[in-house]
Amino acid sequence: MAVICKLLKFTNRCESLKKSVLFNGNSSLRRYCTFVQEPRSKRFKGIVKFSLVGAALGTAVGVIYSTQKINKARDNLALEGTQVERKILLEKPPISASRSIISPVDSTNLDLTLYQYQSCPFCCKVRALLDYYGVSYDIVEVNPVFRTEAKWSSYKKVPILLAKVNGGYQPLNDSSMIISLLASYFYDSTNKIEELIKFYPSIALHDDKGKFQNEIVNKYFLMYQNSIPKEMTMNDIVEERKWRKWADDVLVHTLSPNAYRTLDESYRSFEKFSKVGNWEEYFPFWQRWVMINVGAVAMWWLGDRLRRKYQLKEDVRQSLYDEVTYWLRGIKARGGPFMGGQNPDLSDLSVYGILNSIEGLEAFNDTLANTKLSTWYYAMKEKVESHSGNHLINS
Ligand SMILES: N[C@@H](CCC(=O)N[C@@H](CS)C(=O)NCC(=O)O)C(=O)O
Repeated sequence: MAVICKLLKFTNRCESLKKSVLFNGNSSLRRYCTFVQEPRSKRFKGIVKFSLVGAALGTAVGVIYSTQKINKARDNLALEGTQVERKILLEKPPISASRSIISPVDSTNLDLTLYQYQSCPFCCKVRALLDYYGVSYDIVEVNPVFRTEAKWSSYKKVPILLAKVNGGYQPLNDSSMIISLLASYFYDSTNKIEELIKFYPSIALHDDKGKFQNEIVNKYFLMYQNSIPKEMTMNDIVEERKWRKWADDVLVHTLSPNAYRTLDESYRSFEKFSKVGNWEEYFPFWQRWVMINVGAVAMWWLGDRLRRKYQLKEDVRQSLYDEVTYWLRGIKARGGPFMGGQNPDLSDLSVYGILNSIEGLEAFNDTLANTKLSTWYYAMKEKVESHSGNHLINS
């Protein structure tokens, strides 16, 4: 009998069976079934209690979570559009330069230090500009894993250009802003760097995904103040800006998936970066080991995610060739040999800098072999390395 009721306990048929048992008047079975019924009601109470406590806890957690979210959204909303403060450093950070680039034609009296990774495309853009205009500067090679040399800055990226100004040192962040600001200065150096920077406020904004980011306003704009260069039309200025933005928004994103296409290629790229960036000279062996091994694996892993994020083709080389060809067609449409006409403009320098960052890698050699890049690229190299923009500086 007990066995029967135990079985009943585990079936939903207990109630109906119990009814039929009662109907048949079997008293001992009735007793067992009553026993089955009591713990069920207790259990039911327990479940109700448990559910109520669970629901209360869930509600409390939900309320705390959403209140925090609402408060954060409110803070962000309050911060949206506010200007991020830029401080001048009273002293130069006590880090010695890795090397100095001395230009024999420099007459600017600028005192500049570039905190960089040698093979970072954004750093290469800034170097292309400084070299083309023939400006001397110091370089501090930053360790990309430990970043010890740039710890003095709250900005978490490179390049950072530190410019000596009245009253201290002004850190300049973001390659495109640095290029616009310096080009404005080269055009008319009566505008001081500490004044020009005020035209490029850093503003707190939400990106497409609702993430909070600092955005530098006007970073593709030159501050011509009263007049535009006589050799440039308004259309030239708009085109230059358009291509500079394309270089940052499109071209640069084709590089990583190509340089780190497979794990082997990623290792070979890092070995090359180590050579080009003189890592042997600047960093101890163990740091170099970490930089190469962690870097190669991490960037290979990231490369494919970036390929999908920026919607590159499965054959990533083809996407790189397509963008390079798009750029070369743009030059042809403008009459060449450079996008800027007879001489490079800032978009030429930006695209050159970006492609220069992969010079010597397999991706670069393949691009030379599969596109018509080499004529423009080596003409640019000659212009940059001979400081041919130096005469354009108005000091
Ligand atoms: N918009 C910035 C982007 C700079 C950037 O993303 N730099 C990378 C290196 S290529 C960086 O510093 N990433 C952070 C890191 O490596 O810690 C610019 O144009 O300067």
